[in-house]
Amino acid sequence: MPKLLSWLLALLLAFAPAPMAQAADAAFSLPPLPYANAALEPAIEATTMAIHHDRHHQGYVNNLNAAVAAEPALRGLELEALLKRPSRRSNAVRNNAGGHWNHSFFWASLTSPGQGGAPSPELLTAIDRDFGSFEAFQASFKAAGAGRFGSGWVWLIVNPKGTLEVVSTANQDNPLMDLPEGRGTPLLGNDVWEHAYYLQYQNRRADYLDAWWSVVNWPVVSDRYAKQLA
Ligand code: MN3
Repeated sequence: MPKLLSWLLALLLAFAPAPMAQAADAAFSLPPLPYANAALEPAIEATTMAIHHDRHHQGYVNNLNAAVAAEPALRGLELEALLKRPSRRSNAVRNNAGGHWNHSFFWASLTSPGQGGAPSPELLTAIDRDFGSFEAFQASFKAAGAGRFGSGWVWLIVNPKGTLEVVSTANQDNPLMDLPEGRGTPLLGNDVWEHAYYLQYQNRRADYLDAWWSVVNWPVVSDRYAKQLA
C-alpha cells in the first residue's frame, strides 16, 4: 500500500500545473485604471477606488481565470462569449465573467469632474425621444439604481428595438446576457453594490447616485451610441 500511495503521489505531482506557469498563462488580466485613484474625487474617493479596482475587480479576474482553467471547453473563449449565455455556464463563470466585463466597462465610462463633457446631439435627441427629457432620464436611472434590492447594476441600454431604456440587473449580470429581461447593448452602467460607495456614503446610496453624474464621461458614452447607429 505505501508503495501504491507514493506512486499515486508522484503521478499527481507530475501532472499538477506549477502555480507560476498557471499565472503566466492566465486568460484574463486586470486592466489598469485609466486615471489616478483620486481622479474621481469628490464623487468617489481614492480609497474606494483603490479597493474597488485592486481588490474587487482583481478578485473577479482571478476567480474567472480559475473557473476557465477548471473547464477545458472554455479555454480560448473571449469574455463576451463566456458571459453571453449564463444558463449554460457555472455560477463561477457567470458571476466572474460578468464582474470582469462590468468593471472594465465602468472604469472606462468615468472621468474627473469637469472633464466629462456632454452627450452628443444624436444621443441627446434619442434621450429626449425615449425619456421625454435629460432630467427625466436621470430620474429614471436614479430610481432604478436606488430600487435595485441588494447588489447589482443600473444601465442605459439600446434595446433590440433600437430605443434607449434604463434597466437594472442583479449581482454581476449585465444586458449582454441572454436573460429574460433587460437585454440590449449597454451605453452606460453604474455599480450599486455597497463596495462601490459604502466607505464614503455608508447607507446613502441615493447620494452616491446623485454625485456619480459628475464623473460620467459623455464622449465615451456618445461614441458607444454612435457605434450602435452605424
Ligand atoms: Mn463593483
